[in-house]
Amino acid sequence: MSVLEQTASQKAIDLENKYGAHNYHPLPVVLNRGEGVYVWDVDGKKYYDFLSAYSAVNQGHCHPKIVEAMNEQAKTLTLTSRAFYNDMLGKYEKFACEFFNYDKMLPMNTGAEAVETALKICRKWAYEKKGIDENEAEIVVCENNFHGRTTTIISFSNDTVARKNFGPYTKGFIKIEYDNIEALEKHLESNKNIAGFLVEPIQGEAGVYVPSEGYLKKAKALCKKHNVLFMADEVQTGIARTGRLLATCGDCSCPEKNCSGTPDVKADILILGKALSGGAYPVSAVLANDAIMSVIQPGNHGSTFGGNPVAAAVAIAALTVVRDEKLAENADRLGEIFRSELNTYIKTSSIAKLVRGRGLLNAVVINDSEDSDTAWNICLKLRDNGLLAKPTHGNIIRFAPPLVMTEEQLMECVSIIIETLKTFE
Ligand code: IF1
Repeated sequence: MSVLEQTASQKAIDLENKYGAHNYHPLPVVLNRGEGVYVWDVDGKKYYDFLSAYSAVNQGHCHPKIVEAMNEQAKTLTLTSRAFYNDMLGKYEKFACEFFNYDKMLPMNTGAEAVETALKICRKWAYEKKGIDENEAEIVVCENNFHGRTTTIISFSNDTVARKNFGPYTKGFIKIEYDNIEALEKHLESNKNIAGFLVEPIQGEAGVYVPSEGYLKKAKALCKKHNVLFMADEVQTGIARTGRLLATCGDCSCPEKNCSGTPDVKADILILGKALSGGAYPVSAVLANDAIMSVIQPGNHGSTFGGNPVAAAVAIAALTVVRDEKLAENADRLGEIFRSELNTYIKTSSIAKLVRGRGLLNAVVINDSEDSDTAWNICLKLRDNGLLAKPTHGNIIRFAPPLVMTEEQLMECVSIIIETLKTFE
């Protein structure tokens, strides 16, 4: 690296530090280009991206079909607001409803907004359809959840850093242990005011916790029995990331990778974001059937940008890529290889404790305390070796590359990861 080049990256970091709010602690690498599974820094160094912008770039960086759809639409019409109709939204809604097999879609922009939308629909449904007394509805959520950053969502988080000094908090949420079906059953049996159960099919931020087999299926059955809405936050796990179109289908025994769930695992309210746009644009959505979505009437909810023509064009293209390039199948196959290769290494490793995940959403637990900086230092070394990943919860490293990766590329990455870990043994 020449002195001049070093300056370019240091300058970008300094600018963020001086003029940006300090709400992140990024890995020190400054990127200015991406293509497929790769990103490049300002010095021209190439890296494998194993974060995929927190699973937004499942289709790979700057996918030509997504970029083309975005450019074409951007030249034609970008925003009308929902005060008028536009000729793209209906097309997109039809496409998405058929793709995910729901009656209706409500378009928003970010994941947190989509979660908020689901919570609002759920509460309104509870009062108007289920008959819960006004203001008495409660929603069950899981410990160590991550659903976004709004005031209501952080109200039911138990991450102190995300939550402290942002009170007063929104009421109406009951927290239970994740992957504990008895805890859910206990609350549903004893509390008539429960309107919904909000769950991540795999807990991402918590450290990629895959629930035990049958958990989601049983949770859905309990919700059905008690007339409670089963709400799946698939913002991170959805759109082929876990080797299925939706991670809720991880509990489904059918071999189909691209269906959105047989009735016994299908969410009543499905929450999507991130890869719905392939990372090109902020696009999120909530899907539900008419019996639920019909509680939303003009004026109840909305957003200036939600459902705009660019978002619609981008999302149609992004979903088409997932289907045409068989990304769920690829994630499923490569995920098996990734975990099997790492497991072989871990048997003889003192630094890597275990690997877990589904499809290409995986995490390696580092053998050190949660407050140690070992995982961070490993990520710095991985960066030096040409692979970008980020620790979560101190000693866990998440590995989530774009799903367009080839087996050959994956094997090269496995060897970078193992060789790097070896230097920490
Ligand atoms: C940040 C993690 C990922 C999500 C689920 C809703 C949202 C997210 C299941 C909100 C967002 C992000 C946001 C990002 C960190 C991140 C994350 F590290 F927290 F776990 F993806 F890996 N539901 N997840 O995971 O979506 O409003 O951000 O569009 O820095 O907050 P958003």
